[in-house]
Amino acid sequence: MVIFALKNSALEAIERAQNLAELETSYKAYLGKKGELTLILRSLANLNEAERKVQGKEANDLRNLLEKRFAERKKEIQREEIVIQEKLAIREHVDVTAPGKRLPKGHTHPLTLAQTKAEEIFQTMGFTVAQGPEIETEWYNFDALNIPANHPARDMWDTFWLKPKNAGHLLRTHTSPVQIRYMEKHNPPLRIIAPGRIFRYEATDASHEFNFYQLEGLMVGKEVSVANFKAIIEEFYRQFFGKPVAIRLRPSYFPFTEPSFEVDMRWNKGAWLEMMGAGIVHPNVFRAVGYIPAEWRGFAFGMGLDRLAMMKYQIPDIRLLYSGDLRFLQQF
Ligand code: FA5
Repeated sequence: MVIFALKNSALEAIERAQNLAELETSYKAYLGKKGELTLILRSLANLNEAERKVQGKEANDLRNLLEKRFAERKKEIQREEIVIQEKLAIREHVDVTAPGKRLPKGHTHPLTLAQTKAEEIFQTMGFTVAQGPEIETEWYNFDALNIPANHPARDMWDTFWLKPKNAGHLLRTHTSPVQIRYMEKHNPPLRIIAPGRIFRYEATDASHEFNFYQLEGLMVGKEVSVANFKAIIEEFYRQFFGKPVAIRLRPSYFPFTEPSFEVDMRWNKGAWLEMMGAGIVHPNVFRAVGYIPAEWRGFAFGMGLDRLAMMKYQIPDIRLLYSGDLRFLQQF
């Protein structure tokens, strides 16, 4: 009877144990040195042989059973504890009270800022934005612009030719070919700008890159003059820099304009800086696109977008624009 009661209470205690410490306590209470069952097993020696046989077997069976159950329960508890640990870990992982992680966010490159601003200003003055390919043919980059093969003016632009050379393809050396492409498809009067990337086989320094950006402009109409050109450029600079800017036209030479000039701009009442080439469209350019030269007049210009951005944001070296250096880029 004693053993039967002991069995029930021991099994119950095993089930009740919620953690390893509780289980250990129960284990000691029954099977430890002074545990209830241990004491019974010890007392067997005092019994006569017949009783010892019967009770000895019962007590030993119970000991085996309890040892087995304790071991099983121990494993169960260990498994449960692992699950609880995992749940806690997951809860930590989605802790809604943790401060959010800030994802690095990109932003507009200073060259793009300058280009977008320039486009906006010209658009308010009635100019459409046109585009052309960066890989050009000799015809669009040179011939149609009144620069035939073997003409010394081709040396004005050191060219990246594409292989094989005979194919007559090159990386455009200026945005002027877009003038031709646009006039081929549209009739005058017209006003366009053409911003884009260009390439020159040149050494680099603080104000020269071999890959840079230009913004071409072309206005064709019945009575387009240098005075119109000057007024539009002054208005452009006024809006772009947010204040009136003095400019001057200096005689120059381009095969596709006649007369031709360089436009300099005065920065902070200091030095005059060369900003663009420009001029009145040459009759041969109109001929190349099928316009009748006697009927139309136009001005064209090509400004360096990089230099414009450098002036606006006071960037001392053009190569910074292409460095990909975040310490530089994050200032804009
Ligand atoms: C031209 O490329 C002519 N197509 C411009 C033009 C268009 C004249 C229409 C007449 C009519 P030029 O090579 O001078 O011209 O270049 C024009 C502008 O590009 C320069 O004034 C300068 O601002 C910029 N530029 C020229 N070379 C570089 C360079 N290596 N790096 C950065 N900017 C440059």
